[in-house]
Amino acid sequence: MADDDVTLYGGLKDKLVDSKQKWAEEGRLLTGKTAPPSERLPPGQRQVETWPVLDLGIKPEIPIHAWRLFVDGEVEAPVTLKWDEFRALPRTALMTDIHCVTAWSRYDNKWEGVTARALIALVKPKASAQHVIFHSYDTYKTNVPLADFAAEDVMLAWSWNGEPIGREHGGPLRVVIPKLYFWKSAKWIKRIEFSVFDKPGFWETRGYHNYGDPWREQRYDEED
Ligand SMILES: Nc1nc2c(c(=O)[nH]1)N[C@H]1C(S)=C(S)[C@@H](COP(=O)(O)O)O[C@H]1N2
Ligand SMILES: [Mo]
Repeated sequence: MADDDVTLYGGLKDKLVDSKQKWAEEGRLLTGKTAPPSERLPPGQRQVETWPVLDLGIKPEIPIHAWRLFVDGEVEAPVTLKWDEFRALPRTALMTDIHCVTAWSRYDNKWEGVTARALIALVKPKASAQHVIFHSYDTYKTNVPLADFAAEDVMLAWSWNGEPIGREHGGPLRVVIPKLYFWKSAKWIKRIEFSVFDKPGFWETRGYHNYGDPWREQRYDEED
């Protein structure tokens, strides 16, 4: 099994998880405002020039020979892709903004990779598929409605601003969903599961909003 070659460096940062859970309980950073999507900076966010690193503390090292992407669940044509097979899919480059729930936004990130739409065309979700669940090599999980995964600006990206995405930012391959808070953009993606049912992930079961629209400031689960 290729998994034997994946090394998980570090360990779950319990203190970080505890404090982020506390933020959710306290409703920290909430401004109570909404903004139209035509406004570039969502409420309560500030623009940064750097690209902060946020994760659970577990950083997987996935050698290219051991890398697999499983795309399965409620689809007509499930696939398991090796790196070369993934890289042979039609490729796209896109410039999008990042909005993290911890209140930083980073404009104009140039991603290269495969669009969610290209992947959807490959596996053909059944009409019964309504949700997409991301499973990552570090055990992280997160969930989005299929309609949001199918948005035109959603990517499975291997490159950022012309460079391969480094391990700290989720390389070799990560999800990028610009219109939702960045915790929905799974790093080190391993499995994309199409599902009839919703399956709240790591942060969604720890006080964070199930949907996470930055313009409606859906940081935590007491908002709708
Ligand atoms: N696999 C995985 N993906 C993840 C996370 C994680 O811990 N593991 N953290 C999420 C959170 S909370 C954020 S804000 C972004 C951070 O991405 P970055 O470190 O590249 O800025 O990744 C998201 N995707
Ligand atoms: Mo985050």
